[in-house]
Amino acid sequence: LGQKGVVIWLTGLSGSGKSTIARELEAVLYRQGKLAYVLDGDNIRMGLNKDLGFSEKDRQENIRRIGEVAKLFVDAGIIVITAFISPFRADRDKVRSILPAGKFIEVFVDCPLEVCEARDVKGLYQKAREGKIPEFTGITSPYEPPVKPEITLKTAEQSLEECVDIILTYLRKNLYL
Ligand code: GGZ
Repeated sequence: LGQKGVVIWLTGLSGSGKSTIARELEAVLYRQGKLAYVLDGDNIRMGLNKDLGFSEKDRQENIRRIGEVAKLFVDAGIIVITAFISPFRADRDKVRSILPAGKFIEVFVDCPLEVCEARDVKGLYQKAREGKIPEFTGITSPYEPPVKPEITLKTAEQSLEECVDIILTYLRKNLYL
């Protein structure tokens, strides 16, 4: 097998750019002949986790299940790219702990709340401010930034292309590709 499985775990606020980076990275890897697969709200929260909401307990279970799925993909030799807010440090650390050493690459998609809120692509921040969405991350629910992420991307300053390049360079340098 010419490919090793690994999890590229993107974490950050809603609107920080996780999904966009995940999709672009997947496309670039695909063009290089690599098998990569994105897990995000569209394919996980609509299916496997459709019974879960956004309470602390449900987010914890959301991330736990995603971690288990990611572990299976890694066993299968696939590059998994996950795009979830994953706001709690302990939940991310648990995922790291169930994976083989070196198989969890934590990527902090670091974008100031003000920028995410100003973009408000889906109008969710405005709704959250109006009290229409309870426990909204960054507004009425906490986000705990990673302490020692493998990679930090500053999406308010760096372009999509730069962000993807930073991840690719890390993967090459550390012999994941
Ligand atoms: C945060 C919420 C909420 C609440 C709905 N808080 O920008 P989006 O729309 O597409 O991404 C957000 C997504 C977050 O789901 P995750 O599975 O990534 O969250 S977690 O890791 O915390 O379990 C947002 C939408 O769902 N959304 N309600 N209250 N984001």
